Amino acid sequence: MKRIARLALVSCCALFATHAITAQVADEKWPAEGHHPVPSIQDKETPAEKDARMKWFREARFGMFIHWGIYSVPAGRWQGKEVPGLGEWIMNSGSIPVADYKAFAPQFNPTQFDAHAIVALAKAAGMKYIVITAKHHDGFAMYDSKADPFNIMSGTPFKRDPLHELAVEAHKQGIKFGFYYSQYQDWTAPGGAAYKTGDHKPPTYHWDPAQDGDFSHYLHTKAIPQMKELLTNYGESPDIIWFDTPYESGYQSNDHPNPKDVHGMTPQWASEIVSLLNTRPKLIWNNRLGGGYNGDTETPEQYIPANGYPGRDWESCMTINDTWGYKVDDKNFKSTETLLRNLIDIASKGGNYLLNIGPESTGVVPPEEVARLEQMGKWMDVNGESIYATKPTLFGSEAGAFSTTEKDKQGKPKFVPEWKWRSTTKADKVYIHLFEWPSTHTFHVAKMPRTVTGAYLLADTSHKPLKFTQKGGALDVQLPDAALDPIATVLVLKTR
Ligand code: FHN
Repeated sequence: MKRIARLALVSCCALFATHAITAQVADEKWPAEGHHPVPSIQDKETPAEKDARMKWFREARFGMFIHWGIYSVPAGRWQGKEVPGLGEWIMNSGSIPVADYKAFAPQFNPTQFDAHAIVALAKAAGMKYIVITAKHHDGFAMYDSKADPFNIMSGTPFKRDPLHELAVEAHKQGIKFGFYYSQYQDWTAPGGAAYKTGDHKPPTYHWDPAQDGDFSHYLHTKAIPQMKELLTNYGESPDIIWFDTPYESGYQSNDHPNPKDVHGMTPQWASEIVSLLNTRPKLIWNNRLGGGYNGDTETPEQYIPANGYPGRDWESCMTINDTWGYKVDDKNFKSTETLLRNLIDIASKGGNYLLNIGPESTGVVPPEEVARLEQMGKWMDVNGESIYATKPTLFGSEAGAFSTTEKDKQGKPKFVPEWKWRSTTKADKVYIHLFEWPSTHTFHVAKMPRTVTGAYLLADTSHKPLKFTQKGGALDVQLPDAALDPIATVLVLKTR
């Protein structure tokens, strides 16, 4: 199957239509197996130690992803034309030669970058952590790296380290902070890997001889030294390391039915990185390191899994429009309603929502993104109690069902989401997020698994008790005539 065709194979339950460009590698699996040359934190800790390490992440539910780099200079356009695909993939999708791409660095001077404002925006939205691209696939480091000169300090007129500024601000404003690092793909360092796009040729899929070289050399002279810098130069940060794309693009696809054709991070290479990660025992890292390591989190990309991942921590990462890195032509912003309902849907399944922003080359966060995050924050100010530190729904079928007739692109039963309501729980409270206001003005469930002792709406500051009846297993709560919030009104059920 051609790569481009595979791009469309993305799961079904995100609220928005999936565009090929948002799914560049979204459909891949990140396989992990048992035995590791170097045991990781996860291999060694007890369940209680794991619970303690993951506590803040499990309670957070909502984080900010930031994709920012010199790709924001071309902003999706090359030689006068829009390059189809993701903004941060422009070098690869546009087959831009290394020297031409590197020439964007001296044009990158984000004087309007304001770490305080970005951290404050995340907080205003109700987000509890930030993860920013320290180095994306283009190989440009967004921090002061002594390991490689292609970085914001040595290569641009800006001469500031935004990661340092953000780490300081995050600490000051009491929010967790982490780094995304593309350990496998690097399109400007000789020997770095490149995923296949367009007519780029195997086995390297490089498009410029300047990219050719030895992967192990790249790993040992750039990626590992940079990982060391990121793990040691930022005080208490990072709280998270977010790896990406550890395997060749065809992994587990029809492109490479023979596992011997699969290239990527070997257990040996990954274990060298794990030795570094082990120096920070509180660190949380995802399932995209490769080499058979599971990491801490599942990372569904651009979709919300039908039932979450029972028994595993997880985080759905999603774009706010159709690109991660800034693209001047992408104005396909999701509505605040979609974004909030995605957050609620994810929380109801026990996951976190890592929602992306893509700042411009000036450092400015696009106003459409700011507006949506601020609106989400207003809802969270009133209703955050029903999201943070909650447990998944006690019900389950409200999220939708697998079709008995329709199949998804992989031939599996298609999940058809329903958008009437969702639910979370915390201690003796059950929260019901009502997306549709029942015409009967009654919230009804046929099977309520706990005894209800009281009911009120979270947005009603007086918490006026609502009348309810519970007979047999069924619960009926009398609601007021109209919703208090058109996006989601939260009904609180006190239970025992
Ligand atoms: O290729 C990247 C993409 O640019 C973006 O960084 C996303 C975020 O999860 N990850 C990769 C695709 O899986």
